[in-house]
Amino acid sequence: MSRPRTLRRAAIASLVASVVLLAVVLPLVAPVVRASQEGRELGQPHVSAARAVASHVNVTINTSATPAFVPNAIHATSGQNLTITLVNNGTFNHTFTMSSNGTERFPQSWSPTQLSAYFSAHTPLVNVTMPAHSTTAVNLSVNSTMAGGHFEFVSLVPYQFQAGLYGFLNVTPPVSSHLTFYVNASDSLRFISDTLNASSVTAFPFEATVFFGTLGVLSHTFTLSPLPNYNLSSDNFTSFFTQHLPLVDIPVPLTAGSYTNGSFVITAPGYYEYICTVPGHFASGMYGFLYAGVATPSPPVPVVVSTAIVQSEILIGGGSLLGIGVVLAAAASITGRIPPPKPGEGHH
Ligand SMILES: [Cu+2]
Repeated sequence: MSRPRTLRRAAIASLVASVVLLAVVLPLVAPVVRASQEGRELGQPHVSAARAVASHVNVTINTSATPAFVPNAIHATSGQNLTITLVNNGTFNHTFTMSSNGTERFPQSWSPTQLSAYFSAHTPLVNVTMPAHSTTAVNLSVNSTMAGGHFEFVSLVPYQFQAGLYGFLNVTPPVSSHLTFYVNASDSLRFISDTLNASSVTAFPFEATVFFGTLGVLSHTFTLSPLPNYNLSSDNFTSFFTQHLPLVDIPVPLTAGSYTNGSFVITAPGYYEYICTVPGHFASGMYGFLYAGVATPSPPVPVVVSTAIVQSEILIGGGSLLGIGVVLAAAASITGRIPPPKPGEGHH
């Protein structure tokens, strides 16, 4: 009588245990499973086909009483001719002055004198006046060397840049290759993966999209340096990114299993560092490298699937290793087969 009841109780208990285990483990595994179901291994690229590009585009930028260019971000593809119509509906004169350096970003703390001095030393790509209540058009041929650049435009009328009159022309190449990566953030302050492999790319520039997800609950960012072969430091990255616009800077979604994505263009071979800009995270090891047209370090960095799961496996694995160790030590003490370590022997 009591035996079947015990069995049934045991069955119910193990069922409950399984459901609880699944509820805890599934959200952790879901993003990884989803990425691999879509044929996208973490850290490994998915390469897709080209898109058609218009040869000429028109954009309009407006200004009014508010100190802002609207929109303050415009896009072009290299090889395109761009006509920018500048409409000034306000009562102040402005200039529309665009930097010829696509990686530089002007600190908003710069004085009018510093900004003018910069443009005296570095010829702007575009420099026209926008008189009050007028419309001006400017043509710009966006050439291939501009691909991947973020060209800042400002008003040089004193204190207008400082008040917010600035924006960016973002240039992407005609897409001959487009790589997609999946990266997850873990609350043990690691990127999974910390190695993005674009080693096989030979044609530059190329476009890439990163899908950024989380295995935990903390806030993180995926922030990619625009400079090849440059190692960021946890002391200077904040000032670095105020002067060099990140190639991509996206926050992690706060729900496991969903992704935020950002696209960017790599113009030159090299390794590019990505970090998490949440205070303390980079210093704790939250960084990684994208290898574009250059070999990844050998041996490759192992891919950790989920910290939470691995930790429980380490506990179980560590426990059994300890057991094996005790048995081996006992056996060795009996048979005397393990020689004592010799001094001076080690790595050559
Ligand atoms: Cu972080």
